[in-house]
Amino acid sequence: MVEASIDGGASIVQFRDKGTYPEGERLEIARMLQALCERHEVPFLVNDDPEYARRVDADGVHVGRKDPSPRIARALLGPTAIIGVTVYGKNGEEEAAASNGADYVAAGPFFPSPTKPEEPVLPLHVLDAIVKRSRLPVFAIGGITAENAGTVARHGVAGVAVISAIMNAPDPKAATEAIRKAFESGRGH
Ligand code: TZP
Ligand code: MG
Repeated sequence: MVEASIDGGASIVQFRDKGTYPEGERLEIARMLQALCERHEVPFLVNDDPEYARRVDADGVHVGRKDPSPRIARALLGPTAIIGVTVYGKNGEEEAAASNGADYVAAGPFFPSPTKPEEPVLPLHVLDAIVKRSRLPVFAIGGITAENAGTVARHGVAGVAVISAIMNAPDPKAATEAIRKAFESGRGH
């Protein structure tokens, strides 16, 4: 499925593991994904845990408010690692991420997300404020589909992060292509 999404135009892969796998299996999946991404020359990130990113030779890590800071991640993973930070719509978060060594910020959900159904949906003016404040590229996450990828592109994001609309699609490659196409046509406006 991950390979199909890379074939469909996914430009980065994150292993989003929330503790559902036993340790041996988690390591096996991470190593498999790392090798797959390396073969396709697509960066491979893991969520939450910079130490784990280092252990599985990931290209980077994505950290949120409950995770180690981007500064710690940078210290652990070095200058070429890709470090992403979640922002939540509060003034100052983007600048803090940038000055602590992050490469990008991610925000959302701006649409209802099947992965986080309890999460309140943020209005798009929050996204506008984040894009305006941020000197780092902004990625939208949460409930992104081919139907709304063009909308967030028009709001100035650098890209989108997607789980459900690809992983639950009957054809993950076609689903990724459709999201990419919608995003790119939105950005052209
Ligand atoms: N953060 C905000 S929503 C979300 C995360 C990790 C999940 C996005 O998944 P989906 O299934 O694409 O809505
Ligand atoms: Mg996290």
